[in-house]
Amino acid sequence: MKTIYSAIQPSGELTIGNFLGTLKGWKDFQDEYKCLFGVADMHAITVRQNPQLLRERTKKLLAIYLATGLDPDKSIIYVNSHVKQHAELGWVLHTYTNLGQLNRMHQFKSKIKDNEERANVGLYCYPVLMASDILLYDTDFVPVGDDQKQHVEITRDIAERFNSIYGDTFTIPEPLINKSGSRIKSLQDPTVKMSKSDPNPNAFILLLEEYNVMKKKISRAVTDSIGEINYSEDQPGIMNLLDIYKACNNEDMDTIFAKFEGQNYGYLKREVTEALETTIGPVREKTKDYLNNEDYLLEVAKKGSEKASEIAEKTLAKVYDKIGFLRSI
Ligand code: AQP
Repeated sequence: MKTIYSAIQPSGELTIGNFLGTLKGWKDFQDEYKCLFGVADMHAITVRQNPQLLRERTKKLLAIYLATGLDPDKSIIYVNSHVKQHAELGWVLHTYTNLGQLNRMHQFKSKIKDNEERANVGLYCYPVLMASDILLYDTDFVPVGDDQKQHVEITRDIAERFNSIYGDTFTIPEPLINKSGSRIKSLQDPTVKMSKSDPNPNAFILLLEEYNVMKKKISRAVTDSIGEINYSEDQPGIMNLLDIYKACNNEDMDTIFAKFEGQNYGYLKREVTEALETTIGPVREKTKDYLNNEDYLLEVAKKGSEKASEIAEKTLAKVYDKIGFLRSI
């Protein structure tokens, strides 16, 4: 059985970008693959977090995972900081990562663009920790949104470098990018990706946002003055709404065009709102139920971390042996 690993940071409230871009499809992997799904709290602290809020969001993300259909009897669902091997392998991998490669990472550049004070070493080294997350579990595939592709590529480079020195140690992972929804854009500036840390709340729709708020945000989404519904780079706002619609309905573009041909933007926005509600409404309700059962969430995380630690320890022991650490205990 091939292995799937993915994770999301509890760095803010999840957007429909996180959901449609990757999370929505995770449940479908569970019968065919060995799956590990982490709550990437160690990544979240690369940007300053309020400690109480971080704890709450970690629990909320566990609840969302379960609400989307992840099953703790089929998948390993856990919190990354509960598995200490992430940090330990991370340190080793730093010594196999070239500065030049980290300097080219888009995410670091975009996160510090308007905020130089954010430029801490952890944020810079984020891709190395992510490589450790992935490589600990002999991962074959990493389902992620388009923005994370570069991070999977650096993971492959680190693994190949290590393997070329010490022989076969790490499985070389591949990114799995959804055909639709892999890059949902901001509703206010459809040339940039929708991001949970965007300071403008009208730019994103939260996964758990109530219907009326979502409806209002879509009605305010930036479009253009062309007045025709085309899937064209010249109409990034319309393209984004069509992408959201497609990711919700899984219809092909021909069917979608037939539906929207000759219609106005108001109609498109109403249809996108309804498609989204049908897709995320049930997740919103189930998340509330899981959040009412905190003991169960903690139990899922505990069991998940025990299973993950067992696998991670084997990989770490192999790595420590290969690099020459004295193993007396
Ligand atoms: N706009 C998006 N469209 C499609 N996929 C997206 N993802 C994020 N934004 C979009 C995917 O969601 C997964 C989890 O992301 P993450 O929390 O680990 O980090 P991120 O990519 O940095 O997400 P955000 O929302 O932009 O968070 P902040 O604002 O904290 O940096 C990943 O698979 C990602 O590709």
